[in-house]
Amino acid sequence: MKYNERIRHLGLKRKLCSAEQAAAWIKPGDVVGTSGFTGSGYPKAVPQALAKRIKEFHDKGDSFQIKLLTGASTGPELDGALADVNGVSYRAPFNSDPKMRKRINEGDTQYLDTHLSGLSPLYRCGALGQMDVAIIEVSSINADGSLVASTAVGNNQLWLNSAKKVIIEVNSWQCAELEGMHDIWEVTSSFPHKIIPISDPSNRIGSPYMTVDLEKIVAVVETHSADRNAPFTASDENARSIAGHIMEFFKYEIKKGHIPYHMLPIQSGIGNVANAVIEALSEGDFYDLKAYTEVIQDGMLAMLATDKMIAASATSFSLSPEKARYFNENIQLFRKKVVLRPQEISNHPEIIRRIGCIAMNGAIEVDIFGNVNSTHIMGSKMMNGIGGSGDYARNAYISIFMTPSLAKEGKISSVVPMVPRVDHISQDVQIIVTERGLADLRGLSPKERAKLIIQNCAHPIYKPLLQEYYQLGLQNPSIQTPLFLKEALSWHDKFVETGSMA
Ligand code: 0RQ
Repeated sequence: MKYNERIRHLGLKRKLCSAEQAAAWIKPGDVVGTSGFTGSGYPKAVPQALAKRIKEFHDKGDSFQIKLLTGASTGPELDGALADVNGVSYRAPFNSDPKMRKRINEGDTQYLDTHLSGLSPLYRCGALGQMDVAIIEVSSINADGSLVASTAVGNNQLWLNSAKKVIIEVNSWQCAELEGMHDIWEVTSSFPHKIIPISDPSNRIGSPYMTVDLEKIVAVVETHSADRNAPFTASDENARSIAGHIMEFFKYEIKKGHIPYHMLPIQSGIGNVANAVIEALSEGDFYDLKAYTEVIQDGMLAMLATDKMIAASATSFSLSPEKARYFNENIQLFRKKVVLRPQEISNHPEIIRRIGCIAMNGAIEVDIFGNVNSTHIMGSKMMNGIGGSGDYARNAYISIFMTPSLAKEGKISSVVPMVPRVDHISQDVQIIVTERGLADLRGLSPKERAKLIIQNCAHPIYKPLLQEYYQLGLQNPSIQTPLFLKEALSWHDKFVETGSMA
C-alpha cells in the first residue's frame, strides 16, 4: 500500500461505503458528536445524507431529530443542512450558522451556549447524555488505524473515546502534510487532573495521532470537500482605528516594562474586527510573536508565513477560501510553527494563566461599568455564543474587548447604561476599545470606570445621553455602582419599540 494513500489500514478500507449507508447508522434521538471548529474540519458528506434521511422521515410524518455536540461552529453542510430539515433538538456548544441560529432563536432547537474548554468536563460528568455516534473528519488513516485529524482537533478524541459507533470521513481536499501538526493529549477523568506541562505555545506534549477502538468504526466515507469559511470583509476604518488604539497601548505597555519586547502570547477571537487587529499587528513593529489561541485566521497565517510570528498553538484554522488554498499549497511554511491541540487544552485556564496570554475578543456591546455582552442581541436573540472568549478573558494577563461604538448605522450605541446580558463580568474585563479610543480599566472603581468608558469609548451622538444617565445614577442613595434602575435598560426597550436608541 502506498504511503500517500489516505486510508492505509486494510480493515478500515473494507469499511468504505457511501455517505447514505453511513448515515443509516444514526437513529432518531441519538446523541451525535462531530468534529469541526469555526468552519473547519467538520464532516461534510454524512451530515448532508443524514439531513436527507431526516427529511424522508418527516415527509412520512415520523419524527427524527438528533442531539448535536461539536467542537464549535461548523459549516452549511452540517449545521445548515440539519437546520434546513429541523433535524436538531439540542445543540452545543457554539454555532455561527445563520440557519441554525434561526432554529435556535425560534425555539426549534435547544441551545447550550457554554465555554469551549468546559464542554468536555460537562460531557464526562454525564450532563450531556451518552454519545451514540461520532462523525469525525480526518485527513488520513494510518496503517495501525490511528487517525490524522484535519484542520480542527476540537473535541475529537473525547468523542472517539465515548461514542458507541464511529463514522470516519476521510477528506482528500485536506492537505496530507497536516500529519505531525496535531498534539493530542487527554485530560484525565479522575481528580486531581494531571498538570498540563505546557509553558510555551510551541510545546508538544502528546501524540500527533488520534486513537479509536477499531471495532467501533462502522463506516468510512471518502470526501473531497473544502472547509467552507466566508472571506473576511476588508478592514474598514473602524477596525483600523480599533487596531491603532491597541497598537499604541501595546507600545506603551512595552515601554513601561509591563510586557516584554516580544509581547506575551496573544489570543485573538473570531470576526472581522479581531482579524483586522491581527493584520495591524503584522504591519507593526513587532517580531518573534507567539500565539496561544483557539483559531488561526487569515491575519495570523500571514504573520506565521514571515518572521513576525514564530509559534502558534490553536485548535483549528478558520481561513477564507483564498487563504485555505494558499495554506494547502504552502503548508511547509507552517508545519513546524503550528501546534493544533484539543480545545480543552487550547482553552485551558491553567495554561492561559501560566503563560500570561493577551486576550483580544469582540463584544456586541459594553456597559459603562465594563460588563460585556458577547452573545445576545437586545438581551434575548442569540448571535453565536460565548465560544472561547470567557476561557481567555477571565484567565488572561491582559483581557481586551473591542467593538465599534455604533451598530446598525448608528441606531444602536454599543456603549450602553447596562447590558441586558452579561457574558463577561466587569471583573474579567480590563480594557475596552472602540474606534473612538481605549479605556484601561485596570484598578478602577465602578465610578472611575464609567467616566473613562463614556469619555474614551462612546460615540459623540450618545456621549451626552450616557453622561446624563450617569448623573441620574449618582442620585441613587447607594452610589458604589451608580445604577439608575428605571432607565438602565430603557435604551434597549426604546430600540425594540422604535428601531433606534437615539
Ligand atoms: O450584524 O451580521 O447582521 O451585519 O453583530 O458584528 O461588528 O461585524 O463584529 O464580526 O467582530 O463579531 C461579538 C458577534 C462580533 C463575535 C461578535 C451586529 C452587527 C453584525 C457582527 P450583521 P461585527 P464581529 C474565540 C472567541 C463571541 C465568541 C468569541 C462573537 C454582527 O466576536 O461571536 O468571542 N464573539 N469567541 O451589526 C445589535 C449591537 C451590535 C450588533 C454588533 N450592539 N447591537 N447588533 N452587532 N453590535 C473563537 C471561538 O470561540 C470559536
